[in-house]
Amino acid sequence: MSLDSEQLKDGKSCLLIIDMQYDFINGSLKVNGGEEIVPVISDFLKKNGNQFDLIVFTKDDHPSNHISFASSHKDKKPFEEYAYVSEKDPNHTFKSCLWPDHCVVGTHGNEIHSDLTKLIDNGKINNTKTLVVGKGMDPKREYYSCFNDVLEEHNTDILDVLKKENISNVFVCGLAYDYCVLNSAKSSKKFGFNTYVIDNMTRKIDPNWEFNEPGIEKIQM
Ligand code: VGL
Ligand code: ZN
Repeated sequence: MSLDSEQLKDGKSCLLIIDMQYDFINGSLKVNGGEEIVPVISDFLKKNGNQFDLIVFTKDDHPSNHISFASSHKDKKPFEEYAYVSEKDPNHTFKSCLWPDHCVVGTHGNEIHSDLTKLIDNGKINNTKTLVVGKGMDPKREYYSCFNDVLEEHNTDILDVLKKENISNVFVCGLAYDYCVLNSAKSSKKFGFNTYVIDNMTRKIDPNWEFNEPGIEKIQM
């Protein structure tokens, strides 16, 4: 799909580049094929960055004792099931799994790939304003969506930013397709943005998972 298509003509557009950090690309929580999409996203930004009104990079920013790490729990291993429970309402839970330690603030694995960050010049890529939004700093809260935590009790400021910038269309790419890309796209849709996932610029953790979200269009760019 070329970027002259209708999607970008109606209203302002934001490109959300999710968690393109070394731990997901070639580190402790390496996503299959993650390395392949670095040059794809980089070339796309060079060619089409100027077509967007805002480019947001998100980061998983965890403390070393984060609740999503198996190492933070007694007798738990990475990829074992785990249920997050609301402190306010014990009946409110979110079932997921635990992870190897990843994206700890201050480590190399936490950094966004330099082939992408080196495109940022004076806060801009191709004249489009860029922004970096972190999530998952609170040791007790897990975030998949870059808008809010898995229990939907805390928000980042990304919704306010998109509203302030008058964004109508949100295009999501990055890692991982079945976790942070999926859940960020679902939030974006829920908050009323026309939402697209860029299928060729994302990779999944679970090989058996397929994207299927009514109301969110899967596109190639
Ligand atoms: C993610 C698992 C744990 C992601 C973050 O960015 O998709 N996945 N933390
Ligand atoms: Zn994480």
